[in-house]
Amino acid sequence: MTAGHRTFVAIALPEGIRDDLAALQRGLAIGRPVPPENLHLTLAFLGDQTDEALEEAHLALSGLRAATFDVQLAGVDVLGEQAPRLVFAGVAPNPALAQLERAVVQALRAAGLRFARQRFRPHVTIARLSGAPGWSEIGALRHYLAGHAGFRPPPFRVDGFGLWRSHLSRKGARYEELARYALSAG
Ligand code: 2AM
Repeated sequence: MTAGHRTFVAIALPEGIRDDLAALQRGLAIGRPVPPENLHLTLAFLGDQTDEALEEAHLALSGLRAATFDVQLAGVDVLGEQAPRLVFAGVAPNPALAQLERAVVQALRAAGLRFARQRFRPHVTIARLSGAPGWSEIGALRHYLAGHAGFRPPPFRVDGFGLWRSHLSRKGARYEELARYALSAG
């Protein structure tokens, strides 16, 4: 059996935005910050995929046509079922981004890729939390979220998206952009 590659489709962030996110991370005393080179906006998580499936995905995404658009990061929040699992920077409502997510999922499905589609909730994870937080951590988190609710870096232009691979190790995840697909200007 072929070993799968843990794969996702994501938008890379400009350096200026990563700097703004790094400043945001510095204010958070708990959790593990995502390294600056790993910061990204996920469009679709594909899970484990074979080499053959990745070739099909690459062909499908190469043929996708969409226009560039702007993204505004806005606010910070937490995600998790029982307990907060990750801290993220939010994204202001963005129909062009939602449309791109739909187009990516449709193109990949049409190419025969199989993956579970999750509700698209655009975000940039800035830190991961492990284990259930104690009261002092919950207090620190509340304080942090309230203090950074107004986070609003300048909007940035999205002129492409990529097919990414995640390499997991004991040191954490390292992400590799396998291919980049350009969006057309206007
Ligand atoms: P996250 O930021 O919410 O953790 C690589 O793992 C990327 O795919 C991350 O941005 C991660 O989102 C996203 N992703 C979405 N669903 C995932 C899942 N079930 N397991 C791991 N990563 C997932």
